[in-house]
Amino acid sequence: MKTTRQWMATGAVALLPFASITALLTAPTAQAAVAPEALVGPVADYKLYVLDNLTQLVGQTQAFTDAIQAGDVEKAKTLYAPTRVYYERIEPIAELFADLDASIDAREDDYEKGVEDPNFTGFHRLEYALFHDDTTEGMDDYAQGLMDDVNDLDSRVQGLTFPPETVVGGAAALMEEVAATKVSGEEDRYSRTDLWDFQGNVDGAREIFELFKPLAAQEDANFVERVQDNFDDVEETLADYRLDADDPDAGFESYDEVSDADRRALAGPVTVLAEDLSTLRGLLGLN
Ligand SMILES: [Cu+2]
Repeated sequence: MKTTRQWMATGAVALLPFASITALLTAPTAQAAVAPEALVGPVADYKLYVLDNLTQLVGQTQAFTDAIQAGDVEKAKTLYAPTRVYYERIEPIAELFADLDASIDAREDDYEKGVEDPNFTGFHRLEYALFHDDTTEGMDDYAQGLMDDVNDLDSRVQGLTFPPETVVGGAAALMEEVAATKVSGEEDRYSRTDLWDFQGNVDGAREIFELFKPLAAQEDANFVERVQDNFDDVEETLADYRLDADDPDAGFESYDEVSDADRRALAGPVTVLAEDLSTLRGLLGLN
């Protein structure tokens, strides 16, 4: 889930001093700016990616919440992280459904009474029951609520317009959020499945980058190469923690196994990636 602060960061260009805006407007550009109609294709392809992930999220959430309602703690624990991956992949555009992002993916810290707060719902409420209390007791309604929210999200996104600046800005903001807050391990503090989420976030941000890459390459080929290398670096670091190098579904080691030094090593390239991606909007003429 995103905080207001992180969304503000995507609009940070508004804070540029007047002089630099004038410079931006008057600076001669070597190439023609990206034509707005050129963005239509990548945005449409991205929507297909989101809808595909939502279809999988609906199916997986059904299995996850069924296990909870059947009282099968172990099965529900196993399904927790692989289900979330589909949500984490579409998190760059969570701004477009902020209310559902809160009820599906908020952390206890977002609520005054923390874990006891009746408004604390969704994945992380269930995570607390499963991994902290080791039970599904009392979780029937929370499981149903999550399923209802995910179905609601799936039908709502069908009719949503995706503004290109939200899509491109969202990729940068999400990488910034990973580096700034998620690397601390706050997201999955009870299940310790944070690396699954990171991979989902990186997948989702990279999808956006790949779709807009041909347009970005026309403007700045070096930029594109650098961002690709950064993505590769981050994915290599994550790969070190895969349980089975040949089977992506096997998932990742517990985040407890990731030393503080390695957490910092992960945060480094993610931060660079976030900084680079934050200039992609401007490169595509979307500011
Ligand atoms: Cu999340």
